Amino acid sequence: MPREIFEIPDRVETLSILSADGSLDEELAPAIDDDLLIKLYRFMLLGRRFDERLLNLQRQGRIGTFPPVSGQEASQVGPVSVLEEEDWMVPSFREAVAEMWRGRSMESIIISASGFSEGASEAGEGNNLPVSVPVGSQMLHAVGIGWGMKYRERKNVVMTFFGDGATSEGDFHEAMNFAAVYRAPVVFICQNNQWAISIPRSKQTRSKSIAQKAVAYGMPGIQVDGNDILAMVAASREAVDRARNGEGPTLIEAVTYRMSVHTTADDPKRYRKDDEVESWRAKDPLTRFAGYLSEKGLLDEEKIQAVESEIKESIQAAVDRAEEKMKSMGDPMDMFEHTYEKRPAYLEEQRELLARELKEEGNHG
Ligand SMILES: Cc1ncc(C[n+]2csc(CCOP(=O)(O)OP(=O)(O)O)c2C)c(N)n1
Ligand SMILES: [Mg+2]
Repeated sequence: MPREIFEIPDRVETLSILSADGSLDEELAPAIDDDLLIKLYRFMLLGRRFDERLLNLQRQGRIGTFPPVSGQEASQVGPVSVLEEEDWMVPSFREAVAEMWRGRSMESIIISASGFSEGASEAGEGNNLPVSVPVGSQMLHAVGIGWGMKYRERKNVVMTFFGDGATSEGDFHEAMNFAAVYRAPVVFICQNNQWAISIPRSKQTRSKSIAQKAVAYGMPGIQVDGNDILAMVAASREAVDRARNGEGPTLIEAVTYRMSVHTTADDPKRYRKDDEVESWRAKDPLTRFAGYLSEKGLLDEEKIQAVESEIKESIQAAVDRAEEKMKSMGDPMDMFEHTYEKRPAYLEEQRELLARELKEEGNHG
């Protein structure tokens, strides 16, 4: 057999529509009505301001830990904006603004970030799974839901989010392979934010892109400017349409940057340089989109201020509600709930032991 190059049917593309300098590729721009454009902007701004507020609350010791979204607003808001309510959203742990778009309240996020399990219950309402902290695990859950949707001949799609670091987990490969083989209606959104805590993207893979990994599994992959909300909407629409039409999964690599700390327990100054952070600040998704909306006549200083103050008030109201609710939370007995439908004997024993100790403490106190 001669030595030949064989053609691989699936393709890998890149996509950028609204570039960092504000120039727009009109031909590629997706049709988005004015109300939706403003809603996209509002949520991106909400994501940014909510982050800032939670960081402050954590520094004041008023909440526990929180993984910020800053810099990744377009990578999250763009994809969820194309979902129908009946579609499924399966997040990892950094998708606060995507969760809010899907209906999760700010107060439940604050309650979760304070370590109370009560905050998690609302996160799983509707067709949304709650946060999944074990890196990559949620991708398999998403594929399972997708396969189930297909089996039941439903027209719903599943969108799942994960990071660049997650692509080094076995779960990523199993999920991608299974989804492609069974043509599960899944849209994989990899937020390549360049870092997995202190491990840079260059240590996750020798591949030129994450998008190209799709080809090996037999699905299209696209590398999108993840700080360009228009490109994220366009690529996500295409992928969701494919999935809904029975054409199977797509991998979208959103090239973006984690502008802030990994979580509030991290100090990125120990492993990355200020000029790298500054170079990404110039590509900020929010200022870029605000510039576009101003050019279009949809936004001006006055409107921006109106949105800012409405957001500030709604965040404050959520903080107040969460702090009020948390006053009556924190029973240590809660740790035995929600893991098993029927508690194993050893846990039952520990539960009784703790109950006894707390009672005795109460008697002494
Ligand atoms: C299986 C597993 N291993 C390690 C961790 C600790 N951990 C939490 S986040 C993280 C990095 C994840 O990086 P990436 O997938 O790029 O997501 P990002 O944090 O950048 O959003 C690690 C190693 C974990 N939560 N789960
Ligand atoms: Mg990452």
